[in-house]
Formats: sequence, C-alpha cells, structure tokens
Amino acid sequence: MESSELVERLLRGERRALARLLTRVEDGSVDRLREVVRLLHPHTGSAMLVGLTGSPGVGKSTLTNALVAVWRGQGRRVAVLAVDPSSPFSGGALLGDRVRMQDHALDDGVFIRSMASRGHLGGLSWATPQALLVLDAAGFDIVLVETVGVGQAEVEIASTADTTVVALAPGMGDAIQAAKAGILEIADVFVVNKADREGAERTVRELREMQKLGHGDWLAPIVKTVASTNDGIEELADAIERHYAWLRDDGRLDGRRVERARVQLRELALGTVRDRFRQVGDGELVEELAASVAQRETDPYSAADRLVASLEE
Ligand SMILES: Nc1nc2c(ncn2[C@@H]2O[C@H](COP(=O)(O)OP(=O)(O)OP(=O)(O)O)[C@@H](O)[C@H]2O)c(=O)[nH]1
Ligand SMILES: [Mg+2]
Repeated sequence: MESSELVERLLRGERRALARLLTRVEDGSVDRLREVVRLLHPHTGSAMLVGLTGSPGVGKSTLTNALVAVWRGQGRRVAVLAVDPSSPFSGGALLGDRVRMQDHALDDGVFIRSMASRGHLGGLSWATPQALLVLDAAGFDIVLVETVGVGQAEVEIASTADTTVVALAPGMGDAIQAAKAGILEIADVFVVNKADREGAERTVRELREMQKLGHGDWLAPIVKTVASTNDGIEELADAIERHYAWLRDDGRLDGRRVERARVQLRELALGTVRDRFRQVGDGELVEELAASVAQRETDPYSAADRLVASLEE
C-alpha cells in the first residue's frame, strides 16, 4: 500500500494503519522514511510527550500501566512505546509488558508497542523519533516512552520528550548513582517507586539534598509511589501535568521544540553529507588528488577543498 494511503487511514483513526506505519518506519528504507515523515509532519505537534526512564526493574512498566489508568479516567487517549535494550524483537508488546499492561489490552484509547533498541549500550531505537511522529499524528493526547536508563538512553530520552520522569527505587544506592550519571539534570519529575520497601524516605531525602546543590529554573518534584497498588499515581500524574503546564507558559515548550528540531536538522544534514561523501570518497577524484598530493603537485588542504566542492556538483 502507498504510504500516502496509509497516512490517510491513520488520520481517519484506523488501528491497522497505525501498526503498519510503525513497522514501516522501523524497517523502512530511507526513501520510504522520508516520505512517511513528510506526510506525517504537518499532522503532529499536539501530543504531550512523556519519557520514563530508570534502572532495570524499578517498576517503569508497572508505573506506566497505572498512569495509563489515570489518564484514561480523564478521557485522554494514550500511546506507550517501550524501548527494550535486551530484545532483538520488535513489533507488538513484549510478553512481560503485555502482562503488566494487560489492564488496557481491550481499551481502544490505549496503544502499546515495544521496539528493540539500537544496541547493548542502550539508547533509543533509531526509529523512535519517527515512531513518535506516527503516534502523535494518530491523535493520541499523551505518548509515553519507557526506556531503561543505561548508557545514552536517558540523555536521549530527555532530548526527545517534553517531560522526563526518572524512576528510582529505595535501597539500590540509586540516588547517588543518579547524581553520578547526571540524571539530576535531565529529570523534570522524580518518582521513588516501591515506597512500600524500606529506605524510600531516605532516597527522597538524598535526592532533596542533591537538589539543594543546584537546579535549573524548574525544581523537579519528588513523588513517592507504590505502583503495584496505585499509591501515589494520581500525584505522579499531577506532577507531570504541572511540569507540562510550566513548559507551555512563556513559550518554553516552543523553545524546547526549536532546540529539538535544530539537533535533528543538524544530524540529518550531516548524515546526508556523509552519505554523499562516501560516494565521492572512494571515487576517481580521490585517487587523482591523492596521487597529486603525494607527488607534491597539490597541497592537502587544496585537495580536500576540491573534494568538498565536488559534493555539490
Ligand atoms: N514491592 C513493590 N514491587 C513493585 C512495585 N512496582 C513494581 N513492582 C514489581 O517490580 C517488578 C519489576 O517491575 P516492572 O514494572 O517490570 O519494572 P521495569 O522498570 O519496567 O523493568 P524493566 O522494563 O525490565 O527495566 C515486578 O515484579 C513488579 O510487580 C512497587 O511499588 N512495590
Ligand atoms: Mg519495563
């Protein structure tokens, strides 16, 4: 099916078009990706993008499940993208997540999908920004991305989401690790989950102490939760909402989006230049120039300039 028809169907609210477009951006060739992004882009920008990150097992999926219930209670449509660093599989929710999020399996206002991440160092899937475009265009009010906080992942999620939630659990020395990993800077909201366990209060205290050492314009609220019994989830949803409202004030959200677009533009442009360079970089001109540099007929800088100029020919 043509991408344009799939996008039309997506905009009409067809579930199957949604799943197919997600598969297309995950597996698609660059040309297809370009087309899909061009078609979708005008229809995006209204979803609230929430990132949820934290160490393995802190309760991210359980929190997500509980948050979805709160948001559904407010009548909002929610999409969840779970980026799994360990799984080579993609498409459809992973079994574990399916179990934890099964409360919403039959709800038409909820969509859950897992994606494999880029590699063992963590990080988002390269297709995450495009998948977010698809979900945004599909008309979800809230799109939540769950990602394990290892390696690059939390930095990437913070530069992708509007509001970043960092989840911790007591007793893992997490607060200190968080500070080391620079998580203090990326968190818009902290959630200390598993507050039914010993040490939750202490984790909260440690976070507060660290925040005293310095924070930006926004002081990230710290919310205690027991995700498995829904305790504190309303407060968590509320904290997320307050941050988003703050972002919308004074054009901060627009500012973030411009910044995000700037980063993306540079990356895409560099990628295109790199691709083109790869084509000329192995070509005849390189051989010619290399020989003439070796024979002292041309200096290396002038030769490099010729090579760069040939990119535009
Ligand atoms: N005691 C307690 N257990 C919890 C709580 N929240 C989640 N759990 C349990 O902790 C385990 C891990 O929860 P998940 O929601 O899968 O954690 P996760 O962060 O999504 O894990 P990964 O995606 O594998 O990184 C599960 O057995 C949950 O039932 C809580 O508030 N208290
Ligand atoms: Mg999970």
